This record gives sequence, C-alpha cells and structure tokens, in this order.
Amino acid sequence: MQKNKRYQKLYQKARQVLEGNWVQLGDKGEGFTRPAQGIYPYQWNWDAAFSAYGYSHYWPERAVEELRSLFKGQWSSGFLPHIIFHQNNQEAERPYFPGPHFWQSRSIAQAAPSEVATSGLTQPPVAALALWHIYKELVLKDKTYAHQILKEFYPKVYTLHQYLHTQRDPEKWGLVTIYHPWESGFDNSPRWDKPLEKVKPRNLPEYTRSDLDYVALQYRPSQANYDKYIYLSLKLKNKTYHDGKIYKDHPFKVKDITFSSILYIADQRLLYIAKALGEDTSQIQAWLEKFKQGLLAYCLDSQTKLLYDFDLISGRLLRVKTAGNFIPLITGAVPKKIADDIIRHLNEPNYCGQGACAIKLLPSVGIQEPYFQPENYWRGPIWLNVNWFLWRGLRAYGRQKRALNLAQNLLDLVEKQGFYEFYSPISGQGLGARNFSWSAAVTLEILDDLIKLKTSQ
Ligand code: 9WN
Repeated sequence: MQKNKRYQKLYQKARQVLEGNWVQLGDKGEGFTRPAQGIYPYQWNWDAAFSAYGYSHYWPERAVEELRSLFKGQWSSGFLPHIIFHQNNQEAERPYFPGPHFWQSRSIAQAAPSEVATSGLTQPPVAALALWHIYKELVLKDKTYAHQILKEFYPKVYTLHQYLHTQRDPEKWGLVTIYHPWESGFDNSPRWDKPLEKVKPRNLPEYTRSDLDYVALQYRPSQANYDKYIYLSLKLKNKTYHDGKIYKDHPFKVKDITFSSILYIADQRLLYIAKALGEDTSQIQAWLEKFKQGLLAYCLDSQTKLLYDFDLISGRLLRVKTAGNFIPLITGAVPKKIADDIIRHLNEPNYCGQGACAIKLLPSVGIQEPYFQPENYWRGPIWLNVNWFLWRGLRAYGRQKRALNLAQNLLDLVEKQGFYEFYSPISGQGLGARNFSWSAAVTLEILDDLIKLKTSQ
C-alpha cells in the first residue's frame, strides 16, 4: 500500500480508539477519555494529557475539554491527582479498586476540591506539553480563542509545577520526589524493587483487586507488590495527604528521573506560554536551571555514565537498566558526551539492538537483565509512550535517522497488532488492555509528523 494511504488508514484507526474511549459527562460536551474500557474507567492524569495531545492534532476543542475535566480534580495546593473520579460516569458501573471510597479525598484533604473525588497520588505532568500543542493548532484558526485558552490554563499549570518544585523538592535538588511507584507511571518497574524491599505492609485490611477481573496476574504487578501499593497509599491517607507530614517518615521517597525530566520539558512549554501571555518568566527559568544541575549532581553514575533514580531513604542511586535511563534525553539538557554514551547503549542486544527482539523498539527493561519479564507490565514489555519520549529525545540530539526508524517500527507494530497497552519485545504480541488511548494518541503525533515530513519533501 502507498505510504500516504497507509498512514491515513492508521490515522483513522487511532482516532477511532481515542474517540471510542470518550466518556460523555452531561450534555454540554464535557467529558474525558478513559485509558481503556473496563480496567480503567476513570480519568488518569498523564493518560488524559497524552489523549489531549493526540486530539490536538485534529480536534483541539476536544483536547481543551479533556484538560478542563482533568483540572477539575486539581487541589488548591496545585497538586494534580493521578485519578479523577468524575460523577455521572456511566462507565464506572463496576467498582474500581482503589476507588473514591478508598482515597476519601474530600473528607480527608483540606486542599481537595469538593466537586469531584480524586486519588491522593500524582503522576508525571504531561499537561503543559498538550496545552502548548493545543495552542499552536488553535492559533492558526483563531488567535483570540487560542489566547483565551492559554489564559484559562496558565495559572492551573503554573501552580501544578510550583507544587512539584516546592512540596516535592524540599531538598532543592531540582528533582521530584515520588511517594509511591504509581506516581512514576512505571508502576512495577524494577526501578522500585530496592526501595520497596524496605516497605513491609502491616495491618493491611482485606481488599479485592479489580484489575485482575480484566487482565491475568502474569501480566500485572504481583500480589506482594500490590500489598505494598495499598500499604503506601494508606500511609499517605493517614497523613491526610499533607506533604509536610508525609515527608518526615514516609518509607518510600525516590527522586524519579523520568518524572523530573518530563517536568523539565513541561517547564519549557510553560515558559513559552508565559512569554506568549507576557507573564514574568524568572521563576520558570530558575526551575529549568536547577534541574540541569540536579540531574548531573545526583543522578549520574560516573562509572557506567548512565542516569539513575536516587533513593532518598538509602541515599543510593538505583542502578537498574530500564527505559528510565533513556528518558532524560528528552530534555536536551544532558551534556552531549553523556548523551552520546546513552544513545550508544541502544545498539546493544539488551535494548533490542542487533536483531535481539522481534520489534526494534525500546523495552521497558533491558532484556538481558535478571529482572526482565517479557510480558509483565513495566518489567519488560514495550510501551508506546516511552518510545514516544525516546523519539523526541533522539531528535533533541540530532539523531533524525534513528528517530525515523523508531517511528516506522512503532507504526509497523500498531498496524500489525493494534493499539495495545503494551507489547512483548520478544514475540511482538500486543498485551494488557486493547484499544488503549495513549497508544493511539502517540501514534497520531508520530503520524502527523511523518505526514508533514512527506509533504514537505
Ligand atoms: C495505577 C492508566 C494507568 C497508567 C499507569 C499504568 C497503570 C494503574 C494500574 O494504568 O497504572 O495507577 O492500575 O496499574 O501503570 O502508567 O497511567 O492507564
């Protein structure tokens, strides 16, 4: 099939997935995009931002609605929860665990909004990336409306970033501290194995996982890990989700390099937005500088020349070989020599180089590592949002050809398998939830870029 036709077909399919996951709330066009039917019936933070990014390419008004729904869950502290439990959500007939009754945000946290129930954790802040892209699309059609949208969201995104730079960085390292593996978005990644060793659940109430109603345990986090997730969540709840109280003795505190790198590129977008609105940019500039220093001062392993997460409890780098080591490339703030070394690793069989995998995309874990499991969630499978970040990282370092190969491999994969939640790097098989929103959203972004590239040639 001709490339252009092939791309158009895939584009249509990706749109269908996103729009098929839209959940209407009320009759005024409000709503949100669930990550996938069944297993994820509510609005997740970074999933929503990816979806908004996807919509922004062809339906920016819908993208605006997605962000509006997301920020309805924002707390007065700036904190943006990882799940928003919208009311009148017909999708959520089956109970999700841990759901609104577990978190009890409205009765426990002073800062939580009263209109909507939320979780008490956050997730990587992708929203500014979506907002800036929405603006770029809107401004071509209607400058006044585009400006209004920036004005509406700027204070919300600003206070979110401010919260992350202050409450989540009392050490002032320029890096974000997470309290729970769920906050990273990379849930059961081996990145968190060491810090979780010290977390020993006690007096855990009985609970029933809802995820296993949809996906078998072999593809999901282990029961032992789940107990720790619930235990950590209860600890946060006992501290009324108050950062000052949590910080003193919470048993899981990690400087997360992917979260912090995403915040850095989100800050860059915030800077463009501030400039477009004529706002003062000095604070944002200071955040950007701080990250650059912190990343190299605390996360660079001088021997392997790789970047790792930092465990605040043991005071040690978490030297595990995962996709996480590559994500800081998106910032363009990694010095060239170190970035070259990191990129060179992509040639190794460990990262699916030299024909070691069915699909040449970045696996979530090095395939030769003892903790690699090809079909288990964040312990080995390929995730498309991760590869989307790598694609951007490669371009930030001028590796256009490599980035193009990655994009083409990603498109081949979704064309053959469909828009799955994740894929085995060994067999290439799609796994987890089907018709997964962010897999469609990042495909739209990549397709759009390739189509533009083709038409400009
Ligand atoms: C817990 C929704 C979310 C993603 C996360 C992914 C997974 C939830 C789960 O699904 O996490 O938040 O039930 O495992 O790990 O990145 O945002 O798609």
